Amino acid sequence: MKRVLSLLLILAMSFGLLACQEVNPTATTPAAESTETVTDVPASPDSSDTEENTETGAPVSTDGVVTDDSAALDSVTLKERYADTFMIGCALPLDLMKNPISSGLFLEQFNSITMENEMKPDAMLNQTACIKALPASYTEPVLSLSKLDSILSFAQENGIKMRGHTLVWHSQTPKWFFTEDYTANGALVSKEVMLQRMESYIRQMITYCEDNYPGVVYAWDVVNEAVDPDAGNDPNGYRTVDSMWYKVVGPDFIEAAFTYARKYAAEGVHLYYNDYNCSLKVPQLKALLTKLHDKGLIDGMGMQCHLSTSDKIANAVYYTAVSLAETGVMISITELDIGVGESSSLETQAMKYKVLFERMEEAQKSGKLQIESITVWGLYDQRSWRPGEQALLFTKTENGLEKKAAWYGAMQASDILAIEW
Ligand code: 9MR
Repeated sequence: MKRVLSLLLILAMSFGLLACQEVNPTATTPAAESTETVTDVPASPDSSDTEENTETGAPVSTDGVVTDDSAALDSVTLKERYADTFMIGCALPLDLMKNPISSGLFLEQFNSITMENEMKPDAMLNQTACIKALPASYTEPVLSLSKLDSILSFAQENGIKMRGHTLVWHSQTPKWFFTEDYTANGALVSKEVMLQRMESYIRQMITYCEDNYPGVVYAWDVVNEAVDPDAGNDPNGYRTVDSMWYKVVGPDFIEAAFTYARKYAAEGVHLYYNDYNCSLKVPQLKALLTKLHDKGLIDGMGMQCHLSTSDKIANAVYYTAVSLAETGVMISITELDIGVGESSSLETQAMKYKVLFERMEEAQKSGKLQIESITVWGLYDQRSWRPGEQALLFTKTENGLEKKAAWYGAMQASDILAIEW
């Protein structure tokens, strides 16, 4: 009975998909990513002989055993499941990388890493050393590069590839980086000096990684979150109000960053523009990607994908990715998490993860998209930047770090229905 119902629902889903494929995300109002209240009521699998583990949402039979299809998946890991499709990544903070239980789970499941905060400008720039080294440091900022050693050697020793996150960003970049004397209250430097500092910063980051740990960093988020038409009045839709980069350098800072990154990155290392809420700014993103791609400066678009269970994967992710890829870039999903809204469930979340992975795999295999990696933004719920939203694939219980229904969804377990499209 359960199988028949599943089949019927899958058939219904297929017709839904066919109908949706006619829709162009740029011609409609796409669903917003992030924090909308959940209104969708998912169709449930036949629950006569199954229930949910309340902590993980994972499907279990009444005797407490994970259901048939899901159980079969337990011997496979995420990175094995997608070994011939795309890399599977996870963002980790340094303390979890150093914790044997967390890093054990990470190494079992993932083959790509992004540092959650530790490679950002505020972690790398050394204010005391910058001030001390003036005037030599005026155009050559001093970085704490040796802080990268434990991170990069962890990746190197374990055969993990890394996304470098992030070189040029309005956030987590101290204001003192932009001033004459490297103090927070100093006068701002000229555009020319700031471009020299930018080049120096990018050169030092990229060459330190490549010279000491060749081949570990396979992609850089060169510029992060520079497009936001709601954050200023730039005609291209670039963020202005809270961006020191825009304020000191102007709109040229984006292309300058990619020019420097291209100059120093080894061949085959991919340069990305990374952003959130991509479905809401497709025209502005496409214009930027086209400009950079035409000049040979960019390889990929990083779609962050901080989603909620109310988001439609079709608009928020799939059609947006297809549209952005028309500019010639590859796609990575760089910061995936799906928050469980108030009236939603872990089961709905699992469906969303399933349909996202299903569609991305299909797009990759059919050649519709070129997808380099899919990265989840955190290892387990309690250590997510969205605490309380149960947004990730694992959860911490008294038994340790456990797989959630979301993990089975990402694995495309056939007893999780991917009807929420
Ligand atoms: O997950 C990161 C969190 O620990 C930091 O406090 C936050 C500060 O900006 O940055 C988070 O990561 C962000 C990422 O670097 C860029 N895209 C949005 C992510 C979530 O805010």
